[in-house]
Amino acid sequence: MSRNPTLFDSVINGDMAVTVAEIQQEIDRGTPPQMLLEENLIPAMAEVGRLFEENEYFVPELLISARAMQEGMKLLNPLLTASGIEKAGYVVIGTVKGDLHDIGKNLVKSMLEGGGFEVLDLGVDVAPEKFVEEAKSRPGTIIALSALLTTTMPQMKNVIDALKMSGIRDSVKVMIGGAPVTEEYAQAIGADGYSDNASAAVQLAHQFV
Ligand code: B12
Repeated sequence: MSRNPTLFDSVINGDMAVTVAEIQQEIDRGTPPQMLLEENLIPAMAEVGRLFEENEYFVPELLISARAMQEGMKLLNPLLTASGIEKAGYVVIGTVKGDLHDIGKNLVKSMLEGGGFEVLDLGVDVAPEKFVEEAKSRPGTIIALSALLTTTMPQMKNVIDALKMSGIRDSVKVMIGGAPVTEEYAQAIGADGYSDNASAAVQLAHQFV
């Protein structure tokens, strides 16, 4: 399989019932969950973003598409998550302060869990101090930061500054991502790594451990 047009369109149209039904059918047929994600759900959300940029979609349409995607992810998440193996490492993930976008962050979380990592998800709108608090007790923690707004990206630097202030910067790794984030930005703020997709985020995390 590559693209299932009914599934792809259902996310764009925010038709949650069809999204869920199509995903279930594909799972029953034995389609790999990663393929459903990478060749259908993620490109569909990218198309939603394009429609928003061109003023064809507005916030309500974004929300119903996001909801369709998230309901679909509920079926895929358990399949993406490996079980019964020794954990590869510990990750604290969250969307930075002021930012409520969590679809990409949730995907990265699922893929990391699928890659054998134990993941603590702090949710959205997470203050820098919260990341520090959670990483303090576990040296070697990988902190994964997501930001989707150019206005919230600077919060990533605030997290790194807060880690420095609390004296634990050298005992953790920080990786960052989200649509507006770039490799250059990661280097500029002193992050340890950046990736533009969830699969590469897992590879990056493996490199850290
Ligand atoms: C869906 C969506 C929403 C939904 C979010 C629902 C939810 N639960 O997440 C809602 C409607 C709530 C929303 C609200 C807003 N949004 Co919005 N939204 C989007 C949209 C269309 C899609 C984002 C998405 O989910 N993409 C799909 C996922 C899979 O991709 P991703 O997040 O990029 O994640 C991938 C990678 O980036 C990476 N990744 C992500 N995180 C991490 C973390 C790590 C550690 C790593 C390694 C990798 C990684 O891996 C992921 C998987 O491959 C984007 C458009 C776009 N092109 O991004 C706009 C967009 C991000 N929103 C935008 C705006 C302006 C807003 C609002 C301000 C709108 C408003 N006027 O209210 C508000 C802000 C609310 C807030 N405070 O956060 C702008 C931002 C512009 C900018 N330059 O800052 C965008 C770019 C749209 C646009 N072109 O104008 N939004």
